[in-house]
This record gives sequence, C-alpha cells and structure tokens, in this order.
Amino acid sequence: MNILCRSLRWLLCFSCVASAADKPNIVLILADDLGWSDLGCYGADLHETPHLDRFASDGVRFTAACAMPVCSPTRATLMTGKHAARLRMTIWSEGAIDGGPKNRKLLAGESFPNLAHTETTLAKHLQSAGYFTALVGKWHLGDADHYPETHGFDVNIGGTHWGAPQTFFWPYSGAGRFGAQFRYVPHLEFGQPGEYLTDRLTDEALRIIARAGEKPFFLYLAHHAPHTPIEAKPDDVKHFEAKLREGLNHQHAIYAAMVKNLDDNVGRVLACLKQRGLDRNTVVVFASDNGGYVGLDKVGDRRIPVTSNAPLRSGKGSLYEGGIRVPLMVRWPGLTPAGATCGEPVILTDLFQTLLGAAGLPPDANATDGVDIAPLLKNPAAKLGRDALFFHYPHYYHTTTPVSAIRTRDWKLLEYFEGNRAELFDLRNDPAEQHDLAQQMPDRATSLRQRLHAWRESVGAALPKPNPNFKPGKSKTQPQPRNTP
Ligand SMILES: [Ca+2]
Repeated sequence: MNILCRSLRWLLCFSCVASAADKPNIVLILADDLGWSDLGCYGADLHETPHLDRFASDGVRFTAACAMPVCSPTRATLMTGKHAARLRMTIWSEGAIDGGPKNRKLLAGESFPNLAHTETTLAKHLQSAGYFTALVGKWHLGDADHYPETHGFDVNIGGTHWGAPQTFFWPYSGAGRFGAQFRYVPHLEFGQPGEYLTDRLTDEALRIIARAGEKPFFLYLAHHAPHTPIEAKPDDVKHFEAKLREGLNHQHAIYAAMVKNLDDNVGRVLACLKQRGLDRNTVVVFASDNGGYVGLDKVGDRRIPVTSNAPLRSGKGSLYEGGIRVPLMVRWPGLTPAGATCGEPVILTDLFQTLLGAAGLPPDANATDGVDIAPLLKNPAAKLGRDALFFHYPHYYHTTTPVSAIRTRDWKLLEYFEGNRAELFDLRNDPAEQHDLAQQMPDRATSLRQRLHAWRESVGAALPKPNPNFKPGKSKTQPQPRNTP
C-alpha cells in the first residue's frame, strides 16, 4: 500500500518534481560499528558528542532503528532496499570469500562478496535523476569490478573491498594487523604525518560539497570510525583518560576519543552546509551500520571491551539488540519536527525508499524489503503498517552461532540453527533480553517461528548446513577473535 500511494503521488506530482532545482541534496553519514549507546543523546556517559546531540535536537531521533549485525550486509541493503538475506550478502565481503570456520558444527550459509550489477543502487537512481553522487570512505561491497564507480557514484574517494583500514593515521596503509595483507585507503595520497582518517575523509567530503554546482548532490560519507583498529588523536585520548572512572558504562578512552573526533567531524559537515546556505535544502541522515563491537582490545597490559551497548544485550554479530539496534537520526527541512524521538521499529533498509522519496522519485518496485518512513519523519508518533522485521545471520562470530530472528513491535524470537533452539523475549518489558520466555509461551514462540520460516523461504535465505567433518570436543575455539570487518 505504501508503494502504491507513493507511486500515485509521484505520478500526480511528476511535473513538480521533474525539475532538478527542486530536489534536495542528500547527505548520508554512516558510522562503522558505532553502538546504540555510544552517543550522548542515546545515554553514553564517558563519551562526548555535542554536535550529534544538537543534530538530534534539530530533527527526529529513532530509538528502535535496526540494521544487519555486521558491515557489508547493512551497506548492501542501504544501496538496494533489499534484505541482505534476499541478496545473499549476509556477511562482510572478506568473510564471504573465506566461507567461515570449517571446524564448527555447521557450515555457514552461502554469501556473496560482490554487489551484483543487476541491482539498481540508490546512487544509480539518484545519478539518473540528475544528482551528483559521491562516496567518501568505506564501500565494502565487493572487488574492484564492483566499486562505487560501477554502482552509480560519480566520485569514489577511499572506497574499496576492504572493511577496515590498516591504521587511522596517514598514509593509512601497511601490513600486519591483517596478516601479510597490505591494505591502503586510495585517493588520500597527499597527506602528512599525524593526519587522521576521519578528519581527512571529512576534508574530502567538504570539497565535494564545495564543488557541487547546479546539480543536487548525494554525498554518502561512510566513515571508518569507530571500527577497529582503535586509534585516536593523542590530545583527545588524554582528555578521556583523565575523565575515566569506575562505574561508567564506557571504559575505553581511545574509543571515546574516536567517537569524539567522529562527532567533531559531523559538526564540520553540518557547519559547512549552514555556511553555504545548503542546510535549508539538504536532507541529512546519520546512522551506524551495526551494533557496537564488544570484543576485547589490548590497552597497555589490560584487555578491555571496545564498547558497551548496555542496557542492550551483546554486540556486533549478534542478533540480540546490542548487535542490531543502532543510532539513527534524520533532519529533513520542512518535514521533520525539531527534537522529536520515534520509537517505531525501523530498519536501515527503509532508507532506500525513503531517500528516493526525498528526491521526488517513485519507489523502486523491486525493493520490497523496506518502506518509506517519511510518515514517521513527519509525525514521529505515527505507526507503520508493518508488523515485523526480520534478521538472518547464518554465520559464526564471537558473539553468536548461526541465527535468524523476527522482531514485532513488542516481541522478539531468535532461532539458533545449532540445536534448532528458539529464544523468545518481551522487548517492551525486557529490552535487555534477559528472560527467555520460549518455554513459558510455546504458542507465541511457535507462531513467530512459523512466520520466520515463511519469511526465510520467501526471500530465498541461504541456510547453514551440517558440517560432515565436525568433530565434537575438538572444535571449541571461538572464531573471529578480533574484529573482522
Ligand atoms: Ca560495521
């Protein structure tokens, strides 16, 4: 119904949206591995994010926005409006090539490393509609044959198949962290020692804004921060080391410094838009691609979690809320009220149809896994006609074994493929997912499982398979001890 209404609206309004001059600019800022609790406006304690907090007070802040549990799947859904399971891009690109561990009970479901050219990306739609399109930062949707330039971006600065840089300091290259593999971030060659990646990517983004002329622009600024390696500018680190104390939810001073720097740089983009008088005609979206990374990081002689998603459970990779719930804030001049929050469950897949709508374009009838959330942006108290979101991660990670999940407004069921086991949570009363009700409420659990199975079949989800070489008792090593992208 949503798509039908949009199509009709578009047809009726074709003459008024056909002019490029009427189209707003679109700035999509995506953080990497930023957790739901990592920003001040989402309850962070150690972290300081005044620019993003102010941004939230200018628009709509979503409290139940979800993403896929790891990098590439969310990025693929953003670009296509299709679920990662439908695309069969359920794990990060390098992981799809690797295929996952061979010593666990299950072999991972099939996943593709490249975003197929049969998909029409958000950038391609906008480019065809007259937008100048630029990706600055992380791409992570395939090899060089599938880089942003092949998917509708006029400009690509930094986008490769890699999910993380070797280092956040210029020249952003080297080998070691990823074994013998030499990594680099292209197009950032002329820097200087001490230059920091998030600053530099923002410099490049500001140049994109400055060179935008008659055409409206779509800037996809996909920061690597605060993904590992956890590295920050020394002065920022000192500030948070001095602020650390027992009892804070967040305890990693370097990570806090990365988040502060990210916030500073979002502030620079917003200030640039304002200085150029573009803020009145630019839709700005800020989000993260998955939940915060809760693996351990070596700091001095200690090993501490990179972040905490509390009060949510677990983190990146997991289908508990800490793995999939993310910050999402939108400022859309003329549409979003200031300082509003929206508790309706949404998923970043929705941004595809939403941003097509922002550009005055008709919905893409092939992208059926997301909906236009403009009604929520206009009225954050509204409800969508959708009653469930689905997740599928048929892979291992240090936070999970292969799993699918269904989330309704108040209920969530996770189905683990190992042991064919389900867990049921009452999200309204138990947002931390501490009380599994599957045994107490078998009818509800069965009903949700049936819906989950029907959905998996409808999208052609790849399922994990029994591992014929599995040897019980010899496969206890947890895979992915460090943060793979
Ligand atoms: Ca990520």
